Amino acid sequence: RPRPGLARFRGCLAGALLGDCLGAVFEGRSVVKLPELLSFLKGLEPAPPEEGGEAAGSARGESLPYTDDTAMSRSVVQSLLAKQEFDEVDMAKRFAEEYKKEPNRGYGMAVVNVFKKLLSPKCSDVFEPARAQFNGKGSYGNGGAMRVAGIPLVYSDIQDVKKFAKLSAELTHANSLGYNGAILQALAVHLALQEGLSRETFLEQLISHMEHVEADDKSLSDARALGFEDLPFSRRLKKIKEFLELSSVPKADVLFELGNGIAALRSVPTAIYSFLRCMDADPDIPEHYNALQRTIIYCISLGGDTDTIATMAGAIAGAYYGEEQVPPSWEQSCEAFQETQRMAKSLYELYCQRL
Ligand code: F2R
Ligand code: MG
Ligand code: MG
Ligand code: MG
Repeated sequence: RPRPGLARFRGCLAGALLGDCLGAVFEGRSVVKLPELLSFLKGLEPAPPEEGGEAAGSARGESLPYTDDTAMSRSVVQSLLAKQEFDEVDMAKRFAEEYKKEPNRGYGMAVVNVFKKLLSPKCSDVFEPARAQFNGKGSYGNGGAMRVAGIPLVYSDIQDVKKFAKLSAELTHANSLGYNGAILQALAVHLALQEGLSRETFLEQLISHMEHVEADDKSLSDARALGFEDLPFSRRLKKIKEFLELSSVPKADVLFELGNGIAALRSVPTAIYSFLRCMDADPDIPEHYNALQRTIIYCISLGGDTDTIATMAGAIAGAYYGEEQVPPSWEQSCEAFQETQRMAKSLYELYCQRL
């Protein structure tokens, strides 16, 4: 199999950054009207050159700030680059120190307790604070999934992708409905990096991996304890397959079946569906937007946890289409985009070195 090129690594991190920064403008709104979203995006494009003047840059003076999604993704990447492999103690320390430095990035309500415990010198097991969350049930939020893209950008072996996606998520999310969402998102990025995978093969592979991932005792008991059917992620992937067989699916059906919420189960499948659906043109989205842009626009138009769904779908789409589909005006509107490009190059070098 040919190794993925640098363009896919840059596309992945840039897509994730775009999804977070653009999505954050709309996070938490139950309804996002498409005309409002499109008009906001138009404002990011360079103004037409003035008569006799220089070509203008991005219309916006200051950049769009990233949120916890990117702050934590950067810690994952920086830890992997510093240690050249997954190191739970180093990664946990970076999460906590980053939170301490910039606590107002929009973190989840409960996860901040994990950071506070990790910062205590008394903490000797970095997985323990996450296990204590929600009376010992652990968090099922999407925080493990939203930040996981760095793992498949370092590890090419699919068993390593699963193992380290899970461990990286377990630093904050001990409920299997949280960390299995991170495994699913990591697998999606891993598959998107591969050359020329069809929509059907992509989905079939995700289903077969997740049916295995979700079959262990803890996954079964966590799902049952929350009143879900067995193999909840796999079931939603099968629903995605049904949706993709239809020429269009009403937004209300997508929200009912897949969701737009803060739980991994109500957001990771939605991001994957958005990526796959937006491989084709959408009658509601102007044709001059490319597939990566369409993916991000579609995710945000669903409302709810827009930064996180768009960052996950953006990472997958960016890995699949590569940086050619990342519009410079959008990228340059985001905080820290140049550093993101440098990190992508370093990850690419580490990935190749490890092959
Ligand atoms: N926090 C947000 N957005 C809300 C508002 C931010 C905005 N700036 C504003 O102020 O308007 N976004 C970020 O949080 C999500 C990721 O959260 P994470 O890291 O998973 O955190 P946490 O706290 O572990 O879980 C999130 C919530 O899920 C519920 N929950 C999780 N497990 C639960 C359980 N076992 N039982 C009951 N509830 C559980 C809780 O409500 C948690 O607080 C991303 O959207 C990111 O962008
Ligand atoms: Mg966020
Ligand atoms: Mg180690
Ligand atoms: Mg969010």
